[in-house]
Amino acid sequence: MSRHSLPEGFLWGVATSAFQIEGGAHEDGRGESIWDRFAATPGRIADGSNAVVACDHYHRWREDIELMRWLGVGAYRFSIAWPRILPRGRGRINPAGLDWYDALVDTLLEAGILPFVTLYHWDLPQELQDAGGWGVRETADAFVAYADAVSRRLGDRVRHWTTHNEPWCVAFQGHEVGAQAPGHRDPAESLRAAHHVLLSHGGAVEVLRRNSPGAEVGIVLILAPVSPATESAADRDAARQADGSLNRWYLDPLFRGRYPEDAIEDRVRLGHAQGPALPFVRDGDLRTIATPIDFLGVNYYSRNVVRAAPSGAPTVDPPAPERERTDMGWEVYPRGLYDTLVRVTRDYAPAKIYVTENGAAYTDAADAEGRIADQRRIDYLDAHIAQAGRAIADGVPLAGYFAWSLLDNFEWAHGYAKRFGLFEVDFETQRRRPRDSAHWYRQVVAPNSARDAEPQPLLRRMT
Ligand code: IFM
Repeated sequence: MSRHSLPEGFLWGVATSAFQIEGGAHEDGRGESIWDRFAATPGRIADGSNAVVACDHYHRWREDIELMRWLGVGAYRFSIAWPRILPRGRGRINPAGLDWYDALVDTLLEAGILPFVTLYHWDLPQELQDAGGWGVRETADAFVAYADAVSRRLGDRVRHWTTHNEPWCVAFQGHEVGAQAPGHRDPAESLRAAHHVLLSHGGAVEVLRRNSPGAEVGIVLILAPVSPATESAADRDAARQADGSLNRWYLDPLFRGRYPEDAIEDRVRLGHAQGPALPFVRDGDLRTIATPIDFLGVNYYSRNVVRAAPSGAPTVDPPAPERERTDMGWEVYPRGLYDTLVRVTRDYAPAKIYVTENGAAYTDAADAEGRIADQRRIDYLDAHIAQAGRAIADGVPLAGYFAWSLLDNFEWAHGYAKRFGLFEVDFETQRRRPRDSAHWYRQVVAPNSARDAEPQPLLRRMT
């Protein structure tokens, strides 16, 4: 039985993203995305794989909704593939793309599961990239038009919208270190990309409110507490810098309408920006970015302990050997979720928060009976949910929690080797199998669940 009892109405969910699970890459008029291109580039994906099929969710979505029904979750956070809706990024709308998500939304609602829609989880149409991608302002305009197309169609039924998933990853991983699509290593472009992503968010908020009256609109950030490796002045300053670029570079414009001055100075010192005014920021941009939102989505996985390199720049320490870590190499640090939620509430006062992602990659083999005893994932989720409960008790307006992820999936540059699913996926046969953590999560959500009394045929096999 679960030891967690979160307030009545607390929303339990599971999360995925389009590119990581859908497959169907060449079907029904879907255009190419930067991730199709990146994955097809030799050397970019650790196991040489791609996401042309992924979890084949494009064809198996009904079965996957049945899995969620069995879990009893109240919400499903998924993303929409921009190139399915606008194969060339802008202009002609592909009706088949909208139809597919329309059916998904209706079937979720019939199953009593709220669709929690993310508009951008990194799969930019390749044609927009060819025209400059997030490095140019026109991409922000294209995003707002895309948000309009989607919300005109789904806005009558979707009650929760998030514009972007983890702008830091788009900017930093995609444009500064090049570990993710489009694979650029250009810190100045990374700053422009961050700005245009945020600008497109602000523009889309207004459109979503118009097309989906009464719906909640927000954005999802990846956040992590940053602490200095030692109390030396240099390490403390390195921690300030890392916090500035990971957390405050996004939180400050969204909630305060300005970029953090100290972080701008850091960038100027490093030669990434001219400053003090960032040349790509136009009058009114920050007002648009700071358009009030209904909630902040927080993705939390681990913390960062940083120390100063000889240059003074922050470097992230690997977890101490005695600390538990996941297959991603990330330290298991549940307390960091509490610290993050409390800090965001204290410093930025969002109206509402959802933990929109939290989970762990672990590989555990099935036993002879097919049981997958993933106790480490259960321990991870259990400890983090306990910290979420503690944050609520201390006044954090936390309204929901989404486990990452429903299924094993395409973990970006890592390919299929890192397994985050409550359900194991056999990528040869596409068989889904509940891990012990799925059974466990089912118990956790039960007090707040509207689970069907009547199990469906597929579900009968699993219980
Ligand atoms: O798989 C990703 C997801 O797409 C974004 N947040 C982090 C997850 C785990 O790396």
